[in-house]
Amino acid sequence: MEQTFVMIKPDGVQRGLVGQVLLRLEKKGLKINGLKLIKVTEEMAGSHYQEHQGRGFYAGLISYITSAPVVVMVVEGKNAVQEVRKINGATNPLDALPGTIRGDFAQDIGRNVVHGSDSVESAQREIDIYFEPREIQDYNFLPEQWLYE
Ligand code: DAT
Ligand code: MG
Repeated sequence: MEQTFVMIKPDGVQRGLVGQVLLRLEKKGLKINGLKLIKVTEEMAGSHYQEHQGRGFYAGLISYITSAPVVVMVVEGKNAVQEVRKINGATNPLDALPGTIRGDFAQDIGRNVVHGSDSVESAQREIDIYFEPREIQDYNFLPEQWLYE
């Protein structure tokens, strides 16, 4: 099984979309291994978005992501990284298809509601930024026998 890191960004929490995001992940059959509401520190944000350092939008991205609480998750499934990226939709909500979270709920690239890791390696790096090992549960997920052949 593959793990990915998901964040419901400050706009998602403030707009009351936590349930809507969780609903879509759960409906797909993804397993939640970790879940909490936190305030992202400057240090966490810098580490998470280090690849974007130096870009024009970087300062705005850091101040947005640290501006109010977010929900962070460790999500597991057969192809969890790709599945979550698909559920989230394109980075720019203008390109995100209806039926995706960003397509349905977002207007602006800088307020795009959710984050999902772009690879298994990024997922591991991001999980390590936001979670202690003891906060991640490895448990028997009963639907698995009906989700996977
Ligand atoms: P994604 O979140 O789909 O993985 P990314 O890693 O390229 O996208 O960028 C991270 C976040 O940075 C993205 O969710 C929103 C913001 N961002 C990216 N490109 C941007 C741009 N051109 N203008 C403003 N914000 C941008
Ligand atoms: Mg990214």
